[in-house]
Amino acid sequence: MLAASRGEALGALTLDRPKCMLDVRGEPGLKDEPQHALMGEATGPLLDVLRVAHQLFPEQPAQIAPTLAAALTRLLELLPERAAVIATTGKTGRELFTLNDRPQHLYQVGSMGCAAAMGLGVALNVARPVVVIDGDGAALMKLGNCATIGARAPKNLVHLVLDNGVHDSTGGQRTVSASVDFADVALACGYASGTCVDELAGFASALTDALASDGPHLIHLRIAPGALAKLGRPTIAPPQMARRFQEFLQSN
Ligand SMILES: Cc1ncc(C[n+]2csc(CCOP(=O)(O)OP(=O)(O)O)c2C)c(N)n1
Repeated sequence: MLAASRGEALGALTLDRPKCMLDVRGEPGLKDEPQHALMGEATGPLLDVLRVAHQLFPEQPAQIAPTLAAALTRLLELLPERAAVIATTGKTGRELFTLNDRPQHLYQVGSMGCAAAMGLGVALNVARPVVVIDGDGAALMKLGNCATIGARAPKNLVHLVLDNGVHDSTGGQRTVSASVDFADVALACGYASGTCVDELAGFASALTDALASDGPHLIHLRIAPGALAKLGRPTIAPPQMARRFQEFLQSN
């Protein structure tokens, strides 16, 4: 009886809980010390008995953090139709274009670091929500944008920094984003909020909150490097894209 009720209690405890990630000492199949072998074999079954949900720690970066495509897909699901979107140069704009090309998207080509400045200018001149999708390399290149955004404080601006830790578009050279807290930078510059998240559920809730309250808001999402295998390129030339975007901004 005691065992049954304890089992039920354990079952209830494990319900809806995230799985515990394991890096198992003595994991079967891996080279390790002989004295770890028993521990390696027993860890999984032991956790099963205790009803602790678990899985092995992933080996690939893309399995640990969300991918760019997953972040952009979630963004597209959550954005209202009337929101204007400015995507930073490189793979971000290309990936957004590949996932869904719409008049409310402006893919900034070439001008690395300028998406946030452009977003500020747009946000100060329209009533609709404006979302900037920045990269960590681009945001760091023109970190002063944050100071100007904080000073002018447009309430309708959401500044996303999708941080994969590298300049993925040009060969994966590392940025120094690992030592930069973009959310703190934003707060220090005068943004209404700065949030750092590393998984899609947290991203979705931060974005929903940001769209429902006065900004400017910065959301820093850590993602894995890598892009869609079949990555397109905006086929529309910059002058036409600018005109299309302008017409969207002037529409209701
Ligand atoms: C002023 C300037 N310098 C360099 C480039 C070349 N360039 C284009 S995208 C890019 C990397 C951008 O890095 P990040 O913002 O981290 O985005 P990711 O490539 O990782 O998506 C570079 C160096 C450029 N377009 N403009």
